[in-house]
Amino acid sequence: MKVWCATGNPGKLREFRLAGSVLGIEIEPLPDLKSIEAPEETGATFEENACLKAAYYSRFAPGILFADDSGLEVDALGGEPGVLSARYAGGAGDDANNELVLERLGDNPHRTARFVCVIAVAEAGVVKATFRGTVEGEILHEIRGGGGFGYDPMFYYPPFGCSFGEVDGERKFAVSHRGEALRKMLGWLG
Ligand code: ITT
Repeated sequence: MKVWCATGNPGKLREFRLAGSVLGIEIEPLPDLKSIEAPEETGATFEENACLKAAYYSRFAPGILFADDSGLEVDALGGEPGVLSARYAGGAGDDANNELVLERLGDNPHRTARFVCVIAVAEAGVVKATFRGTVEGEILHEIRGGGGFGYDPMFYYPPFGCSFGEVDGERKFAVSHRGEALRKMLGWLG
């Protein structure tokens, strides 16, 4: 089976393609995504944004397409960065986003956080289903490891005893928010 994936984030795409090869499904990036004007992510929730992206991009796909909206929720920051995760530091990139979270958290000992991923599946502009995955962890006092993308290097995952920036993609995907959401989607697709 082949499904199309709409994301402009190379880190997400890498994880989806790796998962596809492990789970035996062809996950193809939507061709020419860069030439399609991106929709504004105006939703207040991950679900709303995932649906908005999937519905929009599926009009350009020859079959079933999915998009994910994902991010980091830090409890002591009232759930921020949340849906603003990609542009928390005003679009200045991953390093600046990480620094801003660390700065806002300061020495606060309450450092629990989770990654959330919502995948929406759509065909010809119509959303068919959504799937949510989460993974619980803690925010480190400084970044650790150069792997992964986004907030991975400061996200400590207790069962591994290290950050997501210190593990390879396959190990992360086995426990991650994105892995959980994708496995639910594959179960639904049959
Ligand atoms: P697309 O909308 O094109 O897919 P995006 O990066 O703008 O790309 P989102 O709006 O869903 O996607 O924002 C997701 C952000 O949340 C991402 O840029 C990271 O900063 C963060 N994030 C999500 N999943 C992550 C993960 O597995 N590891 C680290 N950071 C993650």
